[in-house]
Amino acid sequence: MSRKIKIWGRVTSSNVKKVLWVSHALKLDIERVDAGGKFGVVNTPAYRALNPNGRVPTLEDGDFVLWESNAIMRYLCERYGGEALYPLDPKTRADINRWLDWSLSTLSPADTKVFLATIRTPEEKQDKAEIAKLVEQAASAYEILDHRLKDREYVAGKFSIADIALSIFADRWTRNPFLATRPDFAHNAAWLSRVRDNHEEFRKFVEIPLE
Ligand SMILES: N[C@@H](CCC(=O)N[C@@H](CS)C(=O)NCC(=O)O)C(=O)O
Repeated sequence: MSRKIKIWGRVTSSNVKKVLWVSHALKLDIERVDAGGKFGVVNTPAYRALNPNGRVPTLEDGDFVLWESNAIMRYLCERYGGEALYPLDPKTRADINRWLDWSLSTLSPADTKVFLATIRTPEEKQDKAEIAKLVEQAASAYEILDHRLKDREYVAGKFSIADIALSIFADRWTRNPFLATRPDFAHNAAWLSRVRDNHEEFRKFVEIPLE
């Protein structure tokens, strides 16, 4: 039996998307509260008491509070029967954790710089030379992912929370209309299509307008 879990965060946030995807896949009964971006909330003392970073998402499960989207995905899988998305086998789990860490340390910082310089910057103010430089840096991370997917359907073999985290960033990189110098990565593209075709959560939570 699932119980009501509260998730703070606007649906357009890539990190909130991860948590909505996992909650839906595990059929959890959640209440989502808009926070962050145009909704504010994140700088209020009440929210800062839950999450001192003033970022989204934040999860409240009874009196248990957790922030950091990858930690939240892992918690939900461990607590609510998500073994298929986060298998117990130590090597498989380590592999998934490695890609989750890589997404935080390497992919997301590079991808986010591109996102801020384009989607979050009015077109007339965009610095094309700077964007080309940022695209080159992000592309070197996407190339690593592409190489990994050369001979695999999913990053850790079977579909897992690592694919959830990575596909959300790959989607916004792929759909960004301002990236004239973005290289094509065939394995990433095939994997993204596989994720889209096989997971309604991708179509429901991820493929929404970028903002
Ligand atoms: N490492 C954190 C990053 C959280 C984060 O930076 N969230 C962004 C949205 S994707 C945020 O809160 N931005 C400020 C806002 O939405 O007001 C996580 O994975 O949860």
